[in-house]
Amino acid sequence: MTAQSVFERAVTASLGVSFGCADRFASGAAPAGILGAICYGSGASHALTGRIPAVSIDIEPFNTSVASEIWTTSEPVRVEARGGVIMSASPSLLFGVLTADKSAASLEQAAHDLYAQLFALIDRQGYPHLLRLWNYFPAITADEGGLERYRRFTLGRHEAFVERGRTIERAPAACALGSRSGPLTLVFLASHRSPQPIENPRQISAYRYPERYGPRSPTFSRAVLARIGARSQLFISGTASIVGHESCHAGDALAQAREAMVNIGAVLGEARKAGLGSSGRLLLKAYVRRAEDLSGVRSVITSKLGPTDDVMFLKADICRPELLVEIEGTWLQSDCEEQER
Ligand code: 3EB
Repeated sequence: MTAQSVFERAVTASLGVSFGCADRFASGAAPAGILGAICYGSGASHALTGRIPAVSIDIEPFNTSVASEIWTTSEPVRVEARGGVIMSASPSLLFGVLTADKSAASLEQAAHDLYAQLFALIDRQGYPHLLRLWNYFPAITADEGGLERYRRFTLGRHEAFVERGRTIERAPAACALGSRSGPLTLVFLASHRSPQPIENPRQISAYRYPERYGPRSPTFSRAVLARIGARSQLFISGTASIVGHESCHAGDALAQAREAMVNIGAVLGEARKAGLGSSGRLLLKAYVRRAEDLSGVRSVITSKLGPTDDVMFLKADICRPELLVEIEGTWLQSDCEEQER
């Protein structure tokens, strides 16, 4: 039985995301409307595990021991565990977490197998369109058998997309970051409805990067514009200081943060042309490689946004050694009533 047959699809559906501490849900029943949580920090709580898709990623937030990103919806949510995967389904969205087991011969194999499992799962459940992917694994730029681990990951992921008949140009928004420990972990948000991919005119599409960045290009879109209920939401991929296909401002985290913000602005501009509403809320997650760059990167971002709590700062390795900052985001459109005023 697919999720569609269980729920009636509500036109009033909405998607929400907030940053906070998932520990507030530590006791009692899982609160209604929660799709899932990504908890960052080595001491992240497992209190939610088993009740909703909640995953603990060994990436340290700055200035706090645990930080969580919590996805919510106005729709009814049903939690289901299948083949070791816990997922939550609303009439229009499927959220879940997949973790590689240790048996794969290489990271390439692990990425391939996990993505193949993901595609089979979302197809079977009736949410075949990926909106957003978060990819985490340790030692992201380390060598594995003569090829950088990120490139092995990219290779395996690409193979699974091709094998499962996915159009590369319709790839989800994504990010790929280095964790300190733990297995390859995918967090996904999928939909029953096909979203619109958005590219950045300042950058070559990642899936068209030249071969010098690896034997297969990374399979992600710069952003994905999705209609959820009556609202449009934008998922912005991890965005770095890359113009064309080349990294800019090597060694200069501030200049990299500025360039990344210009790239995010360009993506938002393209999304507006494609129909994204102009009133809403932007949430950002900034991954900073070196602790000493935090205050500078923070000031670059807050000077663009104004003082806000809607930015999470995390200490993580980025997939090119010269990149010091990567920023991902979500634009949540305000209520439709507000839009019409
Ligand atoms: C870039 O623009 C920086 O492999 O899924 C950003 C977002 C990056 C997603 C991915 C990689 C990925 O190429 C790196």
